[in-house]
Amino acid sequence: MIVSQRSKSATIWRRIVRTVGRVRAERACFRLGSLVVACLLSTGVPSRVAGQQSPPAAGPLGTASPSTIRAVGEAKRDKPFVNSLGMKFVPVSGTRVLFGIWETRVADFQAFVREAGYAWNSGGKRMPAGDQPVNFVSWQDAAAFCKWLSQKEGLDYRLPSDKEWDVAVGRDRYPWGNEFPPPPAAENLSGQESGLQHFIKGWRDNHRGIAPVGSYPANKSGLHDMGGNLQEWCDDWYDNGVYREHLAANKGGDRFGEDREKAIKSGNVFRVVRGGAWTSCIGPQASSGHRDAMKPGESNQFTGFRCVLVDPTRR
Ligand SMILES: [Ca+2]
Repeated sequence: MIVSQRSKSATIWRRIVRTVGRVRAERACFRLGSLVVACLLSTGVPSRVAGQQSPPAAGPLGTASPSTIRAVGEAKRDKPFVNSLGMKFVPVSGTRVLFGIWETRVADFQAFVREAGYAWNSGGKRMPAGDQPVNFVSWQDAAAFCKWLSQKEGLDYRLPSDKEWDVAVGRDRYPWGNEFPPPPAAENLSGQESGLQHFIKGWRDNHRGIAPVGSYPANKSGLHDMGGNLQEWCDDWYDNGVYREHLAANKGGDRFGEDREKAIKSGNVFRVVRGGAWTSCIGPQASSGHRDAMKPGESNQFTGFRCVLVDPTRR
């Protein structure tokens, strides 16, 4: 009888021990789980759970450092963002991008060709100085440069849209104001210095051909050469809407030929090109509203490009 009672007590005691052990084990698991969650929080994985503000997007690859992103967001006209190639960018009010203050230089493009091993058909000409804007670049060449630069820096570089370029050039009839020809030394066009067949009579500037970037004054947005030196590729296809803008800016004048108008109507044939060039000799060619049309594979001596940088703090 005594043995039986001892046996029952032992059984009850074992059950108690097992129950307590399970509770302890469950508590231990809970503590371990809490520890794992705490570790994850400390590494920033579930930052929203921690109630922390998400960091700003850092470009397509997200590899730009926080200090670089901050420098882009804080850039001003008198304190441009300077990238790894020395290209300078300033914000343009009314857009979400920073514009390159210069057209892309020969040195910038040569760095791309060298580092990326890019096959560039430069037209077989003698390579000019590195601080001149690069010409003989197709739309594809310009877009490839922007893509390479984006991957290199972890930021989002691209060609400007037609609307962005339109905001950046300003509301005056020309980038320098409303008169044509421009004031002396306002822009690099085809004056009497050019030696070209067509030139602005009684007017001259300081460069027979292409000028180094920044040789002429900036416009109100802080951008150089928006009316001359090289005309510039934009990202957009040239459609009927763009053509209407072009005609309206020129009060119905400067119509393209019938074949070109037909191609524009069919769509996806030409890309938009903006601004004047060192060969421009009449007002419409250098006016703020002028929109030339070129096939994306074309390149020539009077067309280059300017990059914009999407502000990663304003997405
Ligand atoms: Ca000139």
